Amino acid sequence: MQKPIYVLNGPNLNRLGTREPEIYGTTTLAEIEAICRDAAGASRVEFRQSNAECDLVAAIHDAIDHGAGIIVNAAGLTFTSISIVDALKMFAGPVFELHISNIHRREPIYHHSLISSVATAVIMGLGADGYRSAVEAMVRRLKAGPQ
Ligand code: DHK
Repeated sequence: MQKPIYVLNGPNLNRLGTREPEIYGTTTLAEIEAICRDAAGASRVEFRQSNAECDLVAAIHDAIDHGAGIIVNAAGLTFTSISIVDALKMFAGPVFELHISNIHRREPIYHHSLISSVATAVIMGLGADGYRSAVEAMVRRLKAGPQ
């Protein structure tokens, strides 16, 4: 059976829909999960969200053992979590860093991602539709085989 694509979401993303709609839009996380599953087609998706850093590290460990690719929106942990970076370094497959907003157009606290240095690719500023783009690109990438 094909290994799933892990789509991992960090702190506060469970509040999408009502959270700062002028920045994040009004699409809820449940709707984003449906978008990811639709975009994946026949490919399997493991979709997770947690407000706890340890849960995201554990999810990356699951992906190391059982996943084909990782799409990660670590949210605020993007700028603080060396633990997430260390976990991603152990993953052999493609890692796509994703942000709903363009972090470079935001306040300076959002300008330096720790994850970009270990990511295969970075997708940002497309709103919730960025998830669709990320999953479709990941499916193509995995079909193409090791790069
Ligand atoms: C989400 C967050 O929660 C912020 O901490 C990031 C990211 C941006 C997003 O755009 O998806 O800065």
